Amino acid sequence: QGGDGSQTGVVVKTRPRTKKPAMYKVLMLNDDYTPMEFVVHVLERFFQKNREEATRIMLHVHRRGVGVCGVYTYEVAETKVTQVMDLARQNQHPLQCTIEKE
Ligand code: TYC
Repeated sequence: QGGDGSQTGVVVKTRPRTKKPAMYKVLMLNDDYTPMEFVVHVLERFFQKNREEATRIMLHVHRRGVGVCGVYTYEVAETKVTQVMDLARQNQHPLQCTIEKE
């Protein structure tokens, strides 16, 4: 095609587009039995919070019933929930953690 050097092919245009991944909140739920220090430990270990921030989140959950531990992509959020629930079960605490789409 276009033996004389002219370009006659079909022009396919792509528009640059970056799609942000869906993000998910990991929520911690209050209960009457899990020790406060265990919840603080969980927040430090799995959510990279320092002692002060972990204590702040734990007390928020204790008073309000629910609180956000962090926001992650689905796979990471799911892994965090599994890690928290496994450690809670191993220690026989009823601590509950869930995911909510942002
Ligand atoms: N309410 C618990 C207590 O009084 C402490 C607690 C805080 C438990 C946060 C769970 O997600 C939680 N020992």
